[in-house]
Amino acid sequence: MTLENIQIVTQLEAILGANNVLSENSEMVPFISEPRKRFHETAQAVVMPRSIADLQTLVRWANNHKIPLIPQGGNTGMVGGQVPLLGQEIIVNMGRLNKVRQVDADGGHMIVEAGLILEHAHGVALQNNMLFPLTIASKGSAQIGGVLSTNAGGTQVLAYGNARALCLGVEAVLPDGSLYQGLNGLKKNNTGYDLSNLLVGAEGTLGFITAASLKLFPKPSHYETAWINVASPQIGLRLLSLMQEMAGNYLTAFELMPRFGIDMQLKHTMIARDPSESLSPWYVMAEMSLTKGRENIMQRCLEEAFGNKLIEDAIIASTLGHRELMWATREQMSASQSREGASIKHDVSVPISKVPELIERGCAVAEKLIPGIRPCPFGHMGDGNIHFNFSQPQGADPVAFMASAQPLHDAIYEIIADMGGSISAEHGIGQLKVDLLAQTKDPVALTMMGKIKHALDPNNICNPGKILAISKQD
Ligand code: 2HG
Ligand code: ZN
Repeated sequence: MTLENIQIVTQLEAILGANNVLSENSEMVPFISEPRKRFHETAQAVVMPRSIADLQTLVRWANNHKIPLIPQGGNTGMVGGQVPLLGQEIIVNMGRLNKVRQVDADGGHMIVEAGLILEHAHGVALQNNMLFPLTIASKGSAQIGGVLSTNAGGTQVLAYGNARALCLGVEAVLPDGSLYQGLNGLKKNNTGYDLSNLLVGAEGTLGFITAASLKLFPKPSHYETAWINVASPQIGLRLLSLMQEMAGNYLTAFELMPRFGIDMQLKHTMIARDPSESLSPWYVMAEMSLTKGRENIMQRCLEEAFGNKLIEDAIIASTLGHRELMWATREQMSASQSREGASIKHDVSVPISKVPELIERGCAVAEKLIPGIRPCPFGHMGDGNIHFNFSQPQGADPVAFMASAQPLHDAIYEIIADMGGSISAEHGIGQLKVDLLAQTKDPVALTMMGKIKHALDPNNICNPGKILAISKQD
C-alpha cells in the first residue's frame, strides 16, 4: 500500500507526536543541506524520536509500508550518507536519544546513546578522569551514532584506533523493528559472528544504532605538542619512524600539512597568527599524550631529529593557547579550503610508507591535467590517510572547475589502486562513492555485502542507495 505525503505526515505524527515531526521545506533545511552542499534532494519529513520504543514503532511502520528511512546524527558527513538520495525518504534525526546510560571508569567503558554529541562524550569521560580519544573537526555537532555508523577516524587513530576499534558493542533497531542487544563491557567475547561490528561502518543501511559501549582510557596527565618544519613528505615519514621508535604509543597524533593550507587560513583570518616558526613547504603537527613522570619526550625526539639533520626548525607549544592554535590550524584545513573556492577531494589511504610517493605522483598528474590547480594534500600521515584535496586555480570558475573533476578522480584512484590503497579511508561511501565502490571493491565482497543487506533489510528501507546501489540491494 502506498501512502500520500499528507497521510505519511499524519501517521508519523500519530506515532511520534506532532512536535517531533517536521514536514515544511523551510523547517527541514538544516537537516537536508550538508557540509559539501552537493546533495540537494528534499525529504518527506524529518522526525526526531524521543524513545527507543517510538523508534521501533516507526521502523516497523516504515517496513510495512516500504517507506525509506535515513538515520541521521549531526549531519556532518562528507559523502552524503546522512541526507536524501531519492527525495522521498524520511530523515530520522537521532539527536533526542542522547542519554549517558552508564560510566564504568574502572572497567574502561561507558554506555551512551546514539544522539550524544561527540564533544559531550569527551566531557563525560573527562568528568570521570578518563579519556574517550576519538576526535574530529566536527566534534561539536557530530553524534556518537554517526561516528560509529561511518566508522569515523580523526586525529587520534594512530594510537587509539578508529571508531570500530573503540566500540565494545552496540544496541540497534533492525529494519524489522526488533532491538538487537549487543551492549557489553567485555574486552573478550568470542560468541559467534561480530554483529556489532557489522553495524559499525554500515552507514545506517542495516538498521539504527541506538546506543554503544565505548572504550575509555586513562586521561593523560599532560600533552607535548609540536609544529615541525619538514622539507618534504619523505622527511615527514622518516620523522614518524623516529618518533614512533622513541615514543611508541605515546605518540598520539602525526598530521601533515602543506604551507598552502596555513597561507589560506591567514588570508581568510581564520587564525590569529601563524603557528609555525618559519617558512617551510610542509609541516608536521605531532602530539604525545603522556602520563605522570614522563616529561620532555617530544624535546628529546626533536633533538635527535635535529642531530640527524632531518629537520631544521620546530616549535613546541609552551602554553595551552599555543597548543589550541596548533589544533585549530589543523582542524580548519578543510574549512579554509572551502573559503578559497571550489575543491576536488579524495579521502584516500595507502600503506604509510607510500604516502610520499602518493603525494608526488598525485600532484604531478593533477598539475598536468588542470594547469594552475593548487594541491592541498593534508591529514593523517601516521595512518597513511591523506585528504588529497585540490583547490581551484586562482580566479577560475568554480563550477567549470568541478565539472572538470572526473579525469583527476580517475587518475588519483588509479594511483591508489596501483599502491594497494583505499578509495575511502575514513569518510565512508554514502551516496558519493557508490559507483566507485562497485568498480573497485572485490566482487565477492560486494556480493556478500548485498546478501547481508538483503537478509536484514529485504524491503530496503534503511538508507537505500547508500554504500550499495539500489539494484544491488534488491
Ligand atoms: C579532516 O581530517 C577531515 O580535517 C576533513 O576529515 C577532510 O575536508 C576534508 O577533506
Ligand atoms: Zn580527516
